[in-house]
Amino acid sequence: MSVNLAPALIKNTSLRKIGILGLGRTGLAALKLATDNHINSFIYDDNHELAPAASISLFKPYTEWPWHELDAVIFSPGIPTYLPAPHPAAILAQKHHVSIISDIELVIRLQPESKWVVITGTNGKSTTTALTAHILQHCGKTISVGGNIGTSMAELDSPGINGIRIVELSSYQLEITPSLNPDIAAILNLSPDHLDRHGSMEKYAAAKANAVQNVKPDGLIILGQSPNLQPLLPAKHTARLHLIMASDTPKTTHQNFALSGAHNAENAAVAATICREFGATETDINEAILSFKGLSHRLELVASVEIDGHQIRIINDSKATNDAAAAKALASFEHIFWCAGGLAKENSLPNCISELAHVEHAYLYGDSKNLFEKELSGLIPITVTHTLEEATTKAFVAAKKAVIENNSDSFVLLSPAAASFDSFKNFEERGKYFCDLAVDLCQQHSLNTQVS
Ligand code: UMA
Repeated sequence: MSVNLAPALIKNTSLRKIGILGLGRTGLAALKLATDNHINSFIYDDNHELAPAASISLFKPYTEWPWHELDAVIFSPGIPTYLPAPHPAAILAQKHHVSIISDIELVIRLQPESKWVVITGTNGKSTTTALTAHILQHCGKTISVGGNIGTSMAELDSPGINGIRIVELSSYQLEITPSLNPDIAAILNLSPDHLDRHGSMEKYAAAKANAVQNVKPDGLIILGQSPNLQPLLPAKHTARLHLIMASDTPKTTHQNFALSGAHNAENAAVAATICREFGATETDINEAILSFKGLSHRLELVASVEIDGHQIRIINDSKATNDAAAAKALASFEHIFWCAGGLAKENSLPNCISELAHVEHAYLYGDSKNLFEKELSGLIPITVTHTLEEATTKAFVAAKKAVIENNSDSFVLLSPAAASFDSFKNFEERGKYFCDLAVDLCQQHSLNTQVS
């Protein structure tokens, strides 16, 4: 069944009474913002344990909400509106002509002041968002940064009329934010992801295209280098268009380990292009790039040991939950001992397969291990293991051997190409577990070296 999200219905409708479904980061922040603005809210989460004690009187099953009185219902992005199956509340919303909106829509309605910069794409959006914020902060701008990167927009104070909101948006959020009207919108890249929720690549692309459909007439649309992005442009727009080129990449990018790889050069190019629009000078941008620490769980250097003047670096890329993202990591280093696995999102690894030139050995674990083994078999040496711990330990031992035999650096890389939910709560928990293992392995190595 398909649900009409009816964005046109909600524009310019004032919000007096709303439903809020999902009480994670999005729902709780939306509730606070709505309450602060005297909007009556009914709240619910299918996990009843999340009913907030302080607002228990508002917690009611959606079947008991006064749907005919509601102006909108805020869905958390993880709640499906039409696929794989619409949440029953989405069906009620459709029946009662109530629009489903995001926390971002609520913020746009209540706090429209500030410049809005929207960043989306399949991969690299969190890095680009964080880097943009870092550079603008370095330039002394008043900013607030949030969205899919982790902090609900509704949780953040408005940066004010002269401030800048830097917002990472996922396809889920873009589908339910009808009033989006940014000053700058950037789409980095597009490859298959979240197809269970969108049904097809076309629908996923259409969700992403929402980022650039209604950019302010004097605003700026930025597209990454991939040619599959241009069909996402609106048929008519007066906003300027900037197609990213290699020359947009600030020159210090290659000196920052956290921005390794060609994909990060492109992310830095997008971030710099946004910041140049706000008057950032090349000196400011290059300085800020050098002090950027990178994101946790994204090509994060978590431990290293030196053997005979050569390094084994252990890299946590737990956020790489799909084939395209992991392929970017494989393209970023040499002499890679690759740990991969989890809950596969796709049936194949075409992007990773084209980036195996620097992979010495793959250590597979988790639910996807047999699928990945079939995919990689005959292309590189493979060891199928039982757990991430076994995979990491074996990769570390092999990397040590390679450093000694080849007289060169090597990398133990966790870039799973799969979601974490087979064994972990989320990619953060998986990354943290890997970091602890990495630190233990390096400490153990140092102790053994001291003893011998
Ligand atoms: N819930 C229900 N019924 C359902 C499904 C969920 O009641 O059928 C409830 C759950 O019990 C839970 C709440 O909804 O309490 C969870 O909502 P959520 O999954 O949307 O999680 P939030 O904590 O609100 O986090 C969301 C984004 N999550 C998703 O898109 C899945 C976060 O992106 C985002 O950082 C946060 O809002 C703030 O904007 C995470 C993500 O995985 C990082 N994003 C995907 C990605 O990057 O690939 C899109």
